[in-house]
Amino acid sequence: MHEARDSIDQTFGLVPTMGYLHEGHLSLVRRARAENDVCVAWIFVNPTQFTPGEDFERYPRDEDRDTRLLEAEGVDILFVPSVEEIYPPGFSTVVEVRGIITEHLEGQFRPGHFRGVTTVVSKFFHIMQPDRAYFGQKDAQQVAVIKKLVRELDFGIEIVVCPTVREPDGLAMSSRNAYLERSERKAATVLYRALSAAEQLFRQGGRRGGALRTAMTNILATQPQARPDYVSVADPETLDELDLVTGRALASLAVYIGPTRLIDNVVLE
Ligand code: PAJ
Repeated sequence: MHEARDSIDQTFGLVPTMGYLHEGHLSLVRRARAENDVCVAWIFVNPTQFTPGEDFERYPRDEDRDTRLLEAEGVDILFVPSVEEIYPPGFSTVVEVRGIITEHLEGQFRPGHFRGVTTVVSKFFHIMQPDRAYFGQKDAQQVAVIKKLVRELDFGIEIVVCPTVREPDGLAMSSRNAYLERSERKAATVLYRALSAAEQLFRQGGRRGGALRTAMTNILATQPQARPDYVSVADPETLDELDLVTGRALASLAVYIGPTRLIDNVVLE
């Protein structure tokens, strides 16, 4: 990896990831490269954002392939710390955004998840001190939480949100798609089909949160392999559920396909 940051005038763009890279991650890298003098990526499967019983141990990893992909994209610096470097024995600090924004949706089904995310992201922001950091709309609640963190703790970092990259059949790219068996991979298209149903109803003038949620639930019910955790129509910034959509709304869902939990969302506007 070439040219490190050598001048205070250079802008520095950071792309945080947990690796096992796909086109979604690479779209963030390309944008960070285009908008900054120096592009830094990190790969760190962060144990503190996995809840007990989740897939931390078996989360897919391929550092050699990831390194090659990032080199080909022209990333200047790649940071791949060990768990011990980030969390030395006795580490006991947490950074937590409190309230509905972290308790609802993912927070309800993955308690402590966002505390792990905001703690590690704060730590990396301090280590790297980027001008901009790049995140995917795919994890819409994560984006809302990190924007609030950066605002409230005065990090002075611009958070750049990049669109969700999808497979041709609509499935949002995710490292966890690697878990899907053939029939599950087919079944997984139901997430985007459900979101598209909400989008269609919205375009036709549907503004009631209940009706939009029902449109998604009905599509999910057509797929026997799909078990929803939640189906939501909420304010994109506060994550409060909406009875009536008057401005923008975030339609989001979390669904088990077999043993694999997938999330996806679209913004209705
Ligand atoms: P990870 O799941 O590896 O995702 C890294 C970044 O890539 C996140 O900002 C995520 O939203 C984005 N991303 C994932 N799939 C995407 C897709 N299909 N299209 C566009 N962007 C996509 O999110 C994390 O890691 C971690 O929580 C992290 C922020 C690194 C903290 O540990």
